[in-house]
Amino acid sequence: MKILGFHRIVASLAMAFALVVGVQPALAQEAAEATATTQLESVDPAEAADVADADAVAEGAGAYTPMKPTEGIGMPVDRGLDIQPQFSETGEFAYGLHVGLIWVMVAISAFVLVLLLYTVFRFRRKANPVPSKTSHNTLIEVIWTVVPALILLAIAIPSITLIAKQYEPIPKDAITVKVTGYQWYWGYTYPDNGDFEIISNMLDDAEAEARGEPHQLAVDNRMVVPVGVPIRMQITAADVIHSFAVPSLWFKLDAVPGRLNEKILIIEKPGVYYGQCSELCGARHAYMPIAVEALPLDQYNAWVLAQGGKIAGAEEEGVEAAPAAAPAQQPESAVEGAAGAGELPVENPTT
Ligand SMILES: [Cu+2]
Repeated sequence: MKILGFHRIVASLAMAFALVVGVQPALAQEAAEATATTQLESVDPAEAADVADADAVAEGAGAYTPMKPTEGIGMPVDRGLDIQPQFSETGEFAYGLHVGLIWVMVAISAFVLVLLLYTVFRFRRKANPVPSKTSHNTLIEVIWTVVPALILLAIAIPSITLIAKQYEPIPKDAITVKVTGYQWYWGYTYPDNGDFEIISNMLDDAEAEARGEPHQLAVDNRMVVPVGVPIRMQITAADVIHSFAVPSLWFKLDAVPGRLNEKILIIEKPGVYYGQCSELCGARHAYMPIAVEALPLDQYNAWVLAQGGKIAGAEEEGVEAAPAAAPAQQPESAVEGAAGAGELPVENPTT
């Protein structure tokens, strides 16, 4: 009876732990999604109506104001343990797999713990003075080989599905954004929209604060993309290897000089999503953050016009593109003898 009572305590402790670890993230995810939906509903209608207006779009400049980020969405949170709330289909799938795997691990760990404790108590020297000399049990051996193999097989199915999902062929009508990593800032080129390049530098703390954005993640010019539209992300670098990573979009791809890495990205909700260079690339590696702003397509088009670009497939309308710009900022690595370290990001001369 005593042993049974102890088992209960162990089992309930395991359950309590599992509840804390497994259920909280799921709740956080739901809460975050709810917030994002509210934000979408409360912000969009008026603005969307504005930009949908043909004249407003034609005017271009002035139709775009940087969106204010939502606290805790698309950015890390204090004492956060969990994966960031996800805003892409693959991200949601991966998050589900992550939570599912935690439960599988909790169940297996609890099962092994219970077996171990049972053995320790039930077969201790006092209770079991003459130990059994059994050395083989074919049935049990088959079970403990086959069952783990089946568990691994069951895990492999969603796991391989997730890999495949991330490298799905990109539809022809996708909008291309070419991301170039420089020492130490990012450049975003829009070949389908007139081939202009946006140079993105980190804001200093005071400026980030003034704009209501997180420190060391806020940038002067964001990578603006349309929401709900397939984006062909092409990632490369101009000097050393960088890595373009945005946790809340489940996106991470190395930026390698001389290579063009490509992956599809579809963002499900308008918002600002922050990320960082994730490949050690030199002295200011930690100060080249990424800010992705996802806008409804009409607002994205207005932003493109404001940058001097053109709307994809709208050439016949005679919207002139700005001449394709070379990187507006010289990579520090291109300057001979530059130490490169310790200097604050340079103001973008085009703004
Ligand atoms: Cu880098």
